[in-house]
Amino acid sequence: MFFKKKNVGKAVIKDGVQEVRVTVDGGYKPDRLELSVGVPTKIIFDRQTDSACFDQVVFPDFDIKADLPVHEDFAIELTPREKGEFGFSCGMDMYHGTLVVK
Ligand SMILES: [Cu+2]
Repeated sequence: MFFKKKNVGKAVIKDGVQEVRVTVDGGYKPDRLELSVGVPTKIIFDRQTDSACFDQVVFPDFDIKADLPVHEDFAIELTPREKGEFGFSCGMDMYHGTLVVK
């Protein structure tokens, strides 16, 4: 039995803002984003695929639904106010990632 290796990205805090980059290509890489609670956050999506599946990214807990441009960085800005795990997904809810707020 093999376990899928966890694909974790830890945000780096710079000038009071934590940033983490996510490559979008057949999924979100990384798909677990570790954030610090209460710190303004930029999640920078780099969409490498024109698959319509990734036209949008949705963060239901943060009321965010955004269109992702192709081959261009696009930052989602939010501030996690509570610790816990919060999902995000493509617009069709097929591909998923998780914000892990500590
Ligand atoms: Cu999709």
